[in-house]
Amino acid sequence: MAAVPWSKVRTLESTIGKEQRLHPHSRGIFSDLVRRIGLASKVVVANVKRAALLDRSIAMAGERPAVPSQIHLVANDVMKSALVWMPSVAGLVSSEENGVVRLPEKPRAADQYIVFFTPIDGRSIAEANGSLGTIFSVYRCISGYSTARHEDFLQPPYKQAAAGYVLYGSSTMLVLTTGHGVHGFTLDPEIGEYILSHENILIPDKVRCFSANRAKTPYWDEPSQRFATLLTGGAEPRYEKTSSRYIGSLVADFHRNLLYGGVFMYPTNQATGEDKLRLLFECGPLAMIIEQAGGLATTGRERILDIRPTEMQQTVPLVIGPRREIEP
Ligand code: P6P
Repeated sequence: MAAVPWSKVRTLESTIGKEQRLHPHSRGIFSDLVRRIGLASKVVVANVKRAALLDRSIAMAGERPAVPSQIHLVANDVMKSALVWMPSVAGLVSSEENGVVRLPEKPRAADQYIVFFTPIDGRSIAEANGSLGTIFSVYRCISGYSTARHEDFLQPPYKQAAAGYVLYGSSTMLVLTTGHGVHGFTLDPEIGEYILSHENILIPDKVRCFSANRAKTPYWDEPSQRFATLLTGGAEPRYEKTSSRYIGSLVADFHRNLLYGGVFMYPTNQATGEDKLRLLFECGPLAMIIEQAGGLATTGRERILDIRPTEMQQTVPLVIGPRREIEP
């Protein structure tokens, strides 16, 4: 393999620094928070790569019978321990826990942030060695208090200061936006550094992939069923090369569609009235990323970024992909 021209290599670290310089008055507090998330993800990936061994060692140690993968609990602990002590974190919310994470008494930074995170997305395929992800979303505190208030946790997703995910696939990639485009960083495990491998990602304006759980089609509303038929029914020449691709791991499905051009859809279950994906933990961060990459995310009726949350665990329907495919 050709030697890496290290003099030209850009890293997560250098990119954070470059973006910080776009804000001359920045104190670097936000940069430190993003760096910390990157560090936490490196610890998570070390555990994800050993998840089956970890679970098996627990079983072999006789501590408890073999159980479904516990990697989400390990990742949750790692993310919390990395963030609870940050002086800039005034509010921390994990998709694995009800309510907000209890924060210790700690010094407070001048700039305060709220962090939502899904420690492991896709855990239903963890035991099949499927690609998992971590999703994160960062908001500025608006209440002005050092300890976050109710209104800090219920901001519309267009208020996000940063959004991103880490994909634990054949390689580990961190995809991040702070409002200045979408950039992908591939982890070089030999040096433990995220290397800028995908600068300014823009979603192709085509639908190479259509991602949805088609077994649930009978429970979708009619417009969703019609849209799925349009994309896969063979009647529209624009979609003649469209393939169905769905592995049941949102980050992995989203990332493939972001790079190749594709639509992901998870409509409301009309039989139960339920939606599966959470606005603040999943749909909001991916919506910021897709719009920074030239695409769009809606519920099928309204722009995801505009939704005013009423509760932290709120779920919404999601359709996300190239703008011209998603425009209501
Ligand atoms: P279904 C994983 O459990 C998850 O939250 C997302 O990662 C994924 O896109 C979705 O659920 C899969 O749901 O109902 O198709 O199994």
